[in-house]
This record gives sequence, C-alpha cells and structure tokens, in this order.
Amino acid sequence: MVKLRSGALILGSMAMLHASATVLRAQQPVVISVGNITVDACSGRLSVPIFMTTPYAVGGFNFALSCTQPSWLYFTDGADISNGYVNWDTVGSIISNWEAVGSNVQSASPGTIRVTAIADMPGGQDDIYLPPNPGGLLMTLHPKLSHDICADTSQLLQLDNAGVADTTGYILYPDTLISDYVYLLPGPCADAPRGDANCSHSVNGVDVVYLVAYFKGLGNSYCCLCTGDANSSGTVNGVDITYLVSYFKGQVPPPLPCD
Ligand SMILES: [Ca+2]
Ligand SMILES: [Ca+2]
Repeated sequence: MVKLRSGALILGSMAMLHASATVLRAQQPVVISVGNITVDACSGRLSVPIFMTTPYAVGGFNFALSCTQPSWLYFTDGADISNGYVNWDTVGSIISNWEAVGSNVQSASPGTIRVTAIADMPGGQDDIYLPPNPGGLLMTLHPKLSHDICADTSQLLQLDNAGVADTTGYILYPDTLISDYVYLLPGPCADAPRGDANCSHSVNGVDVVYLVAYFKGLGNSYCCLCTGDANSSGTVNGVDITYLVSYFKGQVPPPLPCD
C-alpha cells in the first residue's frame, strides 16, 4: 500500500516522495525512458511513449517532461485532466489499473507537464503495484506542437525531476536514471509547400475546401502558418482562399516557397 494522502496527489506528491526519502541504496537503477515519438498530420498532436524498467516493485513515481524551448510545444493547462486523454493516457500500459494518475500543467509553463502516479490509494484496491519487470509502457503523453512550427530537429524533449517510490510510498529508489534527451521529430508540415493548408504535400482544390471548412468552424486549422498563408501576407484569412482559387485559374503566380 502506498501511504500517500490523496490530497497530495497533483501538486504535492512529488515533493512528498522526495521529502520521504528514507534512502534505500539500489543495486540497479530504475530507468525511465522515452520511446519513438509520432505526430498526427495537421493536428500537430504528438504521442510520446514513456517506458520504465525496474528491478524493484514500484508503488509510485513522478517525473516531468519538457522541451528545451518550451514554447515549441504545449499541454492543455489545468490541474488534472485524467479523462479524455487530452495530455496523456495509460491505455495498454503497465499502470492502466493504478488508482491515481495525475498531471499538472501551469499556464506559466505550458510546455512542461509534471506527472504523478500512485498504485494504491488508502482504502483502495491492494497489490496493484508494479512487480519487478524488464520494462514496459508507463503512459503516453500528448503535447501539441506549436501552431507554426514546421520542422526543427534541434529541439529536445527532456525528462527530469524523476522520483520512484517503493510499495510503501516512504522509500525512494535513489538511483533513477532517465534517458538521454530525445530529438523532436519534424512537425506535420515539414517540407510542405505554401498553400498546402492540409499538409498533404500537394496544393490543390482540397486545400481550398479545407480552409473554407476551417473558417466556418467545421474542420481543423491549417497545419502551420506558411502552408496556410498562400499569398505570403504573414496571416491566414479569406484572402488566401481567394489567392488559391485565382492560382488554380492561372490568374496569379504560384505560392512562393516556404522559408
Ligand atoms: Ca494539400
Ligand atoms: Ca495570407
């Protein structure tokens, strides 16, 4: 049983886990790492799988995920949104039956998410902690790329402030390793041409329909500023739709290359 008070879950448990560190010197580290990152076309929604390898039974953990330039990605601000998988999900993971998984994203730092997970809340189901195992998916985080980020592999995702507790919640495993930094993948509109509002990598009538639907509130937004801004004005609006239509009629030059 992890003996953490429920009220401490979201904001306080990271500190509690650290504060309760009656240190047990681990022979082998617990390893938390980032798997292969994927990105949805156009929505810019990333899937960032987080894995844990542990030689010990684990009853709780904390960690934070951020980007070296936090403005390049963001999570939905809010104290805890465990439903709806806005920021993360545990579907098919080794903690999918844990009693409490929470996250905290602050408006001042929307590019950083802090995650806390506890196997057994007081009075809850017993013995659902992680047994020693060779590794497994902890959860999948879902930040979004900032709207006008087309591609940049110089930015890094980083895990830090990790804490892993045993099944009592009072003992930390002090040797918790987190993986090396992971490069962000190119965004959904990497190498997409100007005017290609839906990032299909071709400019055609579908992009006109796409923009019209967006401005009517019926569809997704253009995937980055360059691809939506057909006339290179620096903004995306109805003029870009007109420009694309005129281009298809041969009345104006093709959209310029993206920078
Ligand atoms: Ca297109
Ligand atoms: Ca424009």
